[in-house]
Amino acid sequence: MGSTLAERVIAGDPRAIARAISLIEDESTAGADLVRDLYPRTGRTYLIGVTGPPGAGKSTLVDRMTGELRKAGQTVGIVAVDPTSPFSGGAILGDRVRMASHFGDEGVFIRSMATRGHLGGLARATSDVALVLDAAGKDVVIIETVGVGQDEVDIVRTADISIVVLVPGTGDEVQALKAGIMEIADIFVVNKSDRDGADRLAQSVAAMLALQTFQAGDWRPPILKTEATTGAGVPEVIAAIDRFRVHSEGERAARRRERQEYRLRDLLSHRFLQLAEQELAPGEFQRLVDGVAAREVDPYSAASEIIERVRRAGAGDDRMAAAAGPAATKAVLDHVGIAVEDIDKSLAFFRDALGLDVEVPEEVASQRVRAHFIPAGESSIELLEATAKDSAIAKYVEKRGPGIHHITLRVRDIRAVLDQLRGRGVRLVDQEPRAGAEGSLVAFIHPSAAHGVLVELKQKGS
Ligand SMILES: Nc1nc2c(ncn2[C@@H]2O[C@H](COP(=O)(O)OP(=O)(O)OP(=O)(O)O)[C@@H](O)[C@H]2O)c(=O)[nH]1
Ligand SMILES: [Mg+2]
Repeated sequence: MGSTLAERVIAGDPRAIARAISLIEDESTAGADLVRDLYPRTGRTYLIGVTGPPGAGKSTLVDRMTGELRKAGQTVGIVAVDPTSPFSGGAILGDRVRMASHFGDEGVFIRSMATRGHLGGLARATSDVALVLDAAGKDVVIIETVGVGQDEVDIVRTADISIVVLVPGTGDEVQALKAGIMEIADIFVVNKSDRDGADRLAQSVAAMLALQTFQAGDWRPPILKTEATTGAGVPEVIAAIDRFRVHSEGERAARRRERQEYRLRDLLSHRFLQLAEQELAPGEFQRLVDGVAAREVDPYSAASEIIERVRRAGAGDDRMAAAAGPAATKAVLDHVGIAVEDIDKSLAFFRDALGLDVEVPEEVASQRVRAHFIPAGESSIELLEATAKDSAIAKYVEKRGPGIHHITLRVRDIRAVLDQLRGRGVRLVDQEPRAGAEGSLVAFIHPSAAHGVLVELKQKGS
């Protein structure tokens, strides 16, 4: 007891796996946290993508393949995307029925997913489910998608191996060619080879492949005939997968990298859209669409406007943080300024007595002040010596003697901090920041408002 969901997933607990998948599908933050915890445990699974026209017998084939893999002692995860055939009747129950041969087998986990209803997109939802099964230690994960639609094809294209299933005599061959799934095949399966036209279909695929040039050592996709209902030809499919797996060993890393890149881009565009939507007032996006539809604004300008809005919002983060309160505008100590009578004597003290490294060039802070910074960890000590009788440092020393003159706090957005201080009625020396050294902006808080300490605020130059 007491083990986390992630731990139970990693231990392969089917209920934990199911729960994890639901969390991720809900796009909850708990789901995102879970992915983060599981991610380091992934990368071991061999991912097989199976696609083809609706009703080609993909699920039946996957079921048979699973049987073969189980015989070889492999554990299997199956993700079936949008099963439309009457058998599956949508959702889990159907695939449970079809895959009844594996029901109750802990070495097999089956999950069906609808195409629709994924806010974040089908590809992401599918890869996240595959990720959970990977973390759960499944040796092989098979993703089945219908080969219509770019999303579905992309899912399979980026798997470790892509299998395209075709069926004779339905005209689907042509459709499949149109859908652009032929190029992604590492293995062609002509299923329902008990039907007429299987040989003809196999030949036309071979003819198509003959048009491509293969270099010596290139993988040439085999064309295999199966009868998934009886299992005929399925061991040959498994054997071809094994051969491809060995053959593509060297390219697998690149292929997986491509998969991760696709995933990251996909996630990023999703997140960016979310951000943009948050930034726009309710109905504003629709108004922009109206504007584009009415030819008042072109789509490029509309997109630019949204992007600009998000950028400005990003720049305003500090200001918003300031409005949220002091904790959000954390300042760090930049340096402590000490008014001294003789900068060289003071330097010697900090160097000899305290062991600080003082070999930093002197700065001329102004005509009337010499300044020398001594680094001390994240902060530094600034020694200030007056060079004219009417300078602020000279007056300070005259009135109070040498000692700490000011402290400087570094802030990220000085204007936001000044706004906030004004809001609290804090007396300021500078209402607006002024230019400091090296492009920085500085402003002073009056010592009477800061318990006797002269506080300088500083925003580093960018
Ligand atoms: N005659 C014959 N029928 C098959 C064969 N393989 C599958 N079928 C049948 O074809 C129908 C569809 O099979 P599925 O496995 O659901 O096909 P699918 O490609 O997964 O379908 P979707 O996921 O809905 O696109 C079922 O009635 C199967 O029994 C086969 O090799 N020969
Ligand atoms: Mg299916």
